Amino acid sequence: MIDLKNLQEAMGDLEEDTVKEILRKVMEEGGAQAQEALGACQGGMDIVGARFESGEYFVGDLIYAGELMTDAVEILGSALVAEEASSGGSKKKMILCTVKDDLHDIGKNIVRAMLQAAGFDVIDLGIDVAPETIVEKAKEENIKIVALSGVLTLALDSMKATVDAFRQAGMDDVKIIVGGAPVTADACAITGADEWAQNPQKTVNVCKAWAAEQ
Ligand code: B12
Repeated sequence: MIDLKNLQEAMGDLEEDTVKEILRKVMEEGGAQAQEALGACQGGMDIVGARFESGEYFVGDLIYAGELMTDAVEILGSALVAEEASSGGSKKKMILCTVKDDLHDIGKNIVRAMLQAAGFDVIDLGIDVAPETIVEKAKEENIKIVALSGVLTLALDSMKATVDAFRQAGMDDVKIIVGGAPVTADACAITGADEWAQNPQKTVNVCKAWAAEQ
């Protein structure tokens, strides 16, 4: 058993060696605590964010935190997705990306890994993706499910612009789920998206239900 509070604090303090040591222990013990460890790492990122806001940390620290979180997800990777793989799923193609003006992709990559493990063929368009690029790709590949990620508050505007672009193109049959730190039920309603989620597991469930309907 690992100490989750200790992990969260080590992440917040950007103590790379401690974080990796704890995560390796999780994996050595069979990965049963992988989800909880991921949650603790995310809690650590919230500490980083708060210290950035208060002026204690700088952009360089955010970059370092981003790299450390990416490594953390990689260490936990097989345990995070193994859980989902056993539940099977559809082979449906879908699009995932971080919306225009937002460069954050760690959360998106976690969501991608979970969707892939659930059997989806995920076309990941990357970060800072313009609405028209997403619409074009969806047309080209006949995609009916789109997941949009965003971490900045600003991302909500881009999500709305993306949903509007689909509706303006007459593609009302495309289901859109939005997710990421600023996304709430109210924010989802403003963007006009069909669904929203904070946690990747809900995304998988929603997308599976949509895939089954089509
Ligand atoms: C690391 C980081 C960066 C890294 C990102 C590296 C990378 N490759 O992603 C870098 C250095 C690039 C960066 C840059 C900036 N950042 Co930054 N960053 C962070 C930090 C510390 C962690 C983000 C993170 O990865 N979290 C961990 C992941 C796992 O969590 P997550 O993204 O929320 O994803 C989870 C869920 O949201 C959900 N999810 C995510 N996507 C999706 C999608 C779907 C469809 C679904 C259903 C669910 C879902 O599932 C995930 C797993 O549970 C946050 C602080 C924080 N509290 O998060 C600030 C933070 C997001 N950044 C912030 C800021 C201000 C910036 C900069 C403007 C700083 C600057 N002055 O340059 C720039 C903006 C660049 C841009 N245009 O995007 C602010 C945003 C404020 C706001 N509300 O808009 C934050 C909140 C820090 C703060 N408190 O001030 N940042």
